[in-house]
Parts: sequence; structure tokens; C-alpha cells
Amino acid sequence: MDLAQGVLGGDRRAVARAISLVERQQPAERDAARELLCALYPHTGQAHLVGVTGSPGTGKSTLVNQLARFYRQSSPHREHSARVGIIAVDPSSPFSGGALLGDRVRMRDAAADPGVFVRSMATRGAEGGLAHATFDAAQILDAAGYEVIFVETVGAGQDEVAIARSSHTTLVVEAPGLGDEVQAIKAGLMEIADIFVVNKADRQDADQAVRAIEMMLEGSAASDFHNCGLGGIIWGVPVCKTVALDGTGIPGLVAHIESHRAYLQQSGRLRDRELRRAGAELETLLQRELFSRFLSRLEPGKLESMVSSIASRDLAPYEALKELLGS
Ligand SMILES: Nc1nc2c(ncn2[C@@H]2O[C@H](COP(=O)(O)OP(=O)(O)OP(=O)(O)O)[C@@H](O)[C@H]2O)c(=O)[nH]1
Ligand SMILES: [Mg+2]
Repeated sequence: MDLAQGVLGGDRRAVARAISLVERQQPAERDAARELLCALYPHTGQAHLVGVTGSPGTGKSTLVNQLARFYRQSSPHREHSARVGIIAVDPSSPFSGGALLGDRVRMRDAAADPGVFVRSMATRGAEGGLAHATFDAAQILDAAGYEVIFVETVGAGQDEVAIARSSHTTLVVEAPGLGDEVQAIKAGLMEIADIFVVNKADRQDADQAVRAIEMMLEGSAASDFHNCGLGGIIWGVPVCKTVALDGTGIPGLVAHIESHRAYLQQSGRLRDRELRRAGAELETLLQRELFSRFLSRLEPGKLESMVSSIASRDLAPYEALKELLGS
């Protein structure tokens, strides 16, 4: 069966194979992966992409599991229960399987439901990057008809920020009583948060954590980078308390996710973001492709010898540029 047809028909095995294809990022499969993504592209753009990030161990996977269950049972503003896709990005090196296994266990409930598709990604360090593979995987789920797609990542690295920027709504999940080093992560995540979640609200110091985040939000002028340059409707970043272990606060959190979606649509922000994303995507592809084509035409060792001449001051960088480009 044609892989693209399988994905469009919502066939789970086809979806799994398609994601593996884009995740492996093997040069030999490059054309097949690109062909597939081209065939799927006209069918994408329907899903709501929700990035879920935050410090390690704050309960992101448990929370996503609960959110998926809630969306499966009842989805506000949708006529039917939504099909849910979950992409969990390997928080550590590709060689440690522990975290992935843990995620599978925590997401077991959701994974047993045929309306939920759970996938872990482990391509950190691969050429082309994790963010790109994750974005491609989300496109596949979108084309396969998953209406809400959660992408879980840890921390505030470049990949996480890139993933957050390509999501529609980003949840930053924190837990009460985390140390100072976590404050720094929180600060890094501040500007990408559309909604803050204080999970583990069964702990006593939850209200204190909520207040601390609210103060940070008030203190940072960029309470929402998505608002930059936007006149009219403003999104105030809410801070929600949840207990992912028993589902407390989940309906309220889903209501905020749905209001953020409505805000994006009504303010025209959704269209703006699609445009910005399309622009960034095309630019990245073009840069990468032009550079690799250029390199493939150079005689072997040419670049290396130029680099060493530059380092030994025999050649100025601009002279090298002129020689390489011929003008
Ligand atoms: N007390 C309490 N514990 C929770 C809650 N939510 C999750 N946990 C526990 O916190 C631990 C970490 O949960 P995970 O869902 O794996 O957290 P995570 O943020 O996905 O972890 P990483 O992906 O490794 O960063 C687990 O032992 C959970 O059972 C909660 O609301 N209250
Ligand atoms: Mg997790």
C-alpha cells in the first residue's frame, strides 16, 4: 500500500512507518521522506499543536496522559471527541532508553486507546535536528487526522524553543519546591509560555509557586512574545494548578488551551504565525540545501586547507570567500 494513502486513511501502522522514515533522517531515504511529506502537505493544517515543556520530572508525561484522556472523553467546542497524537521527545541521549520506557509506562492509559497515537522521538544530534524531525512527525499526525497533537520536551535548549515556536499553544509545566537552578530554566521558558501549569498542586507550597510565577510574569514585559507587534486583542498568560496524578484541574487547563486557540483565530494571530513559520521553514531548507550542494561541488579537502590557511594568517576570510564564490 502507498504510505501516503495509508497515513491519509488514518492507518496506525502507516503512520508509525512514516514517522520512522522522517525520524531516521537517512540520506538513502531522503527522497522517499520528502516525497511523502509533499504528498501529505495539502492535508495538513487542521491540527492544534500543543507544546508541553518544563523542567525534568515536573509531571509533563503524566499531565499529557490526562489531557489526552480528557480530550478523548469530551472536547469543548468540538462536535466529537478529538483524536489525539502525542510526541514525546527523548530528554536525554539517544543511548539511554530509560526515559523513553518510563514515558511509555506513564502514557499507558492513553496508549491503549485507539484514538490516541503515542510516539517517542530520539534523534537528538542527528543532522537536520530534532526540532525538524519532530515538526515532520507532527505533520504526519496532522495529515492522519489527529486533531490535537501534544509535543513533550524537557528544558529550554535550542531544540525546545524551536519546537515551542512551531506549536500553536505552549504549556510550561513546573512543580512546587524546585531549587534555584530550576529558576533559570523557568526564566528561559518564560517567553515561550502561553499557559503556565503548576503541577503537583497536591503539595503544600503550590500556591507559593503560582505566586512566584505570577510575579515573574508581571516583571517580564514580554509576558507573551506572541503578542509582539499585535494591536487589539491581548493574551494574558494564565497560571493553572493541576494534580496530574488524579486529574484535578485538567478541565480548567483544557478550557485555557481552547481559549488560546480561539484567541489565535480571532486575533488573526494564527495566520500570522503560519506565515512566519512558513517563511522560517523555507529559509532553513534553502540555506541547508544550498550549502550542502555547494560543499558537494568543492574538491575534497579544499575547505579544510582554506580553514588552516585562515588560521595561520596566510589567507583572510574575505579572500577565501572571494576564491570560493569566484567574485
Ligand atoms: N505528587 C504528585 N506527583 C506527580 C504528579 N504528577 C506527576 N507526578 C509524579 O512525578 C513523577 C514524574 O512524572 P512524569 O510525568 O514522568 O514527569 P515528566 O515531567 O514527564 O518527566 P521527564 O519527562 O523525565 O522530564 C512521577 O513519579 C509521577 O508519578 C502530581 O500531580 N502530584
Ligand atoms: Mg516525560
